[in-house]
Amino acid sequence: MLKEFVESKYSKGISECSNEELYVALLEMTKDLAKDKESNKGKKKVYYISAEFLIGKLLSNNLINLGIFDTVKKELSENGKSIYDIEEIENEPSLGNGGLGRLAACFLDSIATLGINGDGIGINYHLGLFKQVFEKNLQKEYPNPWIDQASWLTDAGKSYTVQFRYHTVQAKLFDIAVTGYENRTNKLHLFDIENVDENSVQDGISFDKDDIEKNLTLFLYPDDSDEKGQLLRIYQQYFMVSAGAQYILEECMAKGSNLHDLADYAAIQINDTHPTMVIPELIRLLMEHGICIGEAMDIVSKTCAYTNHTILAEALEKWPLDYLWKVVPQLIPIIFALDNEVRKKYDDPSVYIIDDSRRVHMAHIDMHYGYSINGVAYLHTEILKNSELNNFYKIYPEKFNNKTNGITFRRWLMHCNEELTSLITDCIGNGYKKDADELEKLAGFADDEAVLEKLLAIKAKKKEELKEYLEKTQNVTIDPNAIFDIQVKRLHEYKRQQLNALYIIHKYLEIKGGKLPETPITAIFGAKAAPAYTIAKDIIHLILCLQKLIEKDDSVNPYLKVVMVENYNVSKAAKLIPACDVSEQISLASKEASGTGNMKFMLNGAVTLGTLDGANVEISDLVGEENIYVFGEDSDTVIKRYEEGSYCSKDYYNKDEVLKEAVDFIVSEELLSVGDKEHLERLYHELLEKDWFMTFPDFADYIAVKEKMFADYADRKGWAKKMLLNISKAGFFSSDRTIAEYDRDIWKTGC
Ligand code: 26Q
Repeated sequence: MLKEFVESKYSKGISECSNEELYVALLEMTKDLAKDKESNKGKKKVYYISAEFLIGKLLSNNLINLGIFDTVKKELSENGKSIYDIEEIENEPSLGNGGLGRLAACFLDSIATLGINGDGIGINYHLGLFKQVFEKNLQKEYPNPWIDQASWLTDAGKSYTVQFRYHTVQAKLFDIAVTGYENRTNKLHLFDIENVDENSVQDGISFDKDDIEKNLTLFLYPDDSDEKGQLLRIYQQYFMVSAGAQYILEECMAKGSNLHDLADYAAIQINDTHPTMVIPELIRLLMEHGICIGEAMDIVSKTCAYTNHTILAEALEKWPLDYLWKVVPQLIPIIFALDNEVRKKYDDPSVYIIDDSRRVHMAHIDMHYGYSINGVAYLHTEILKNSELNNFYKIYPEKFNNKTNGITFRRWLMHCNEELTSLITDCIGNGYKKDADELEKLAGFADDEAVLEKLLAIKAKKKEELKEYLEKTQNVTIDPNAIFDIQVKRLHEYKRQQLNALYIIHKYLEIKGGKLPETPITAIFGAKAAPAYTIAKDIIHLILCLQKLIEKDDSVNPYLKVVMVENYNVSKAAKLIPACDVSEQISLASKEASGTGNMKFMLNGAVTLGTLDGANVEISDLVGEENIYVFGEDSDTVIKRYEEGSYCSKDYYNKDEVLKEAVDFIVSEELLSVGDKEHLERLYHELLEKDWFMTFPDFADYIAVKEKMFADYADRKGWAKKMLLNISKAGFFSSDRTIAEYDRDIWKTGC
């Protein structure tokens, strides 16, 4: 099939084409095939609005979903070409940052696969999230241009006028086809301005933040440490929701809605608070259509639903009213009206929309004026109901519901681990690809030595592949016989990469003292820190310094290695996850809403080392204590300690000699010889004087449980059984299950 396409495009055969030419041909062919697939239809449609869609490279994913991956791969190889070389040519779309964005991408895949009528709405950032480069053991940020001449974006030929106080811009619509697995298609709608100027960026990622007409769609999460940066974020958010809301209303009216019945045509899922302005904007637009404000509020309240992804108070968006006034004055009277309604009904300032400091609490808008509020894992939703959002839970108990996150198996198993996919299929057939619960059948092979041997062989192959990849891309050599212990996720103090780093120091000191580990350990990290997040960047510095120090020390490096993967992204995740033995999920209990990396690792046969936080709780319940390594204080203890305000990290430091040694090493002569004094001292003081995310109380238990885990690893057959049981229980974490629940309980599309 590719042959004909290539011949008509290039007038030559596949074997005579370059990989670049073949990539372009495959892209065009796939776009055509997706166009010919029927789109999902129906009266009611889901609109998933999100500031991020971390979709990853699309070629292989689309080929898999269209059911032609194997055919194309074979056709290429018969002509001396490799699909894997060709997929390297694609730039990864840079439209997301972390969990919330990747979740949105998995959801689009599952919505299309389940045949649900549902599209994504977002922004077409040209330079996306920054590209991370390590220079002098520090993170440096550079633009990440990803849109090539040949791209998955299709100009939809539509645009919408978005009015700001001082400018009016046209929001041009671009679409990316979202293919479902052996099913129909949906769309990801991305809005863009006409005159983006990528050349206005200088010196890393600095640019003129005033020039909205040129910079609006340059970056995801531009630095907001000053007023101009915050204003730009408000510009971006309003741009997305105003164009999105106009699009939604236009589409619903075209299907016959008179707008009074909007809720019969649209369910708008608000992915965290970044798209919250869609609520006042929809009200404004409905009023322009002649609907009075009271009814408009009512209509919108039946149409919008909110997902919360974070418990951290500092991540809940609160925009100063004055800033909104500077950017979108047309929303101010509506926001006041929304606040007034709340004040009339409730005598509790903690639920007001506008607070005493004239800040607008975006999540409060969502909770009062949306019909559903969901958390993303069992524990997370319980914490929202019982503590963080308890005042809202008391008002609207019926709105709260849990939707434990999930991941698409098409990308996180079938695409990234073909070998494991084949083994599973050999054991239990193909049914699990459409009904993930069927993975349970794999448990029947837990004592089948031949299957366990094959599982270990696949893991060994994936580790070998990762070794080669890291050699080629980062010029580091790792030992595939070592335990691959991996922590990849955004860099944040609550995720506690610093706890892992303290363990590495401890291990380093032990090895220097002559106590050698039974199996060598390779600790792998991947993480980007927000550019203005100083301590997060200091933690990266610490990890890079440890990497350098150990690399130079031949008495240590046969037993212990550290690798920080540069510019961690979806493509790198797809190489790291299948090669992982130990999945580090070590956030401070109560702080990680769910985590989704934990699910991807489990599905690929890694065993979790984690706290009882986020979805780890459900993983632990599913696999049983034999097949997971849990450590640390539980969420109740942590929440209580915060309430009491009694935590003092120095007390732990003074009591625990092993901890003290590890912490002191951060500012030791040895480390300072490779590192930077300012960064290392700042981190040292932060831990000693604050340690807000309580690494010290969990340190001793972390070491003890990790040692036990590493000892168990030496029993290869016992370990393989744990791997297999983890895979067999991963079916619950298919995003097909999550999406079916969203549709059943929230969207009710009837598809
Ligand atoms: C907030 C205020 C100002 C500027 C930016 C932000 C901001 C930006 C991004 C707040 C939150 C985010 C992203 C949050 C996120 O990705 N959360 C993750 O969501 C995943 C999917 O539900 C969960 O699995 C993770 O536990 C959660 O951390």
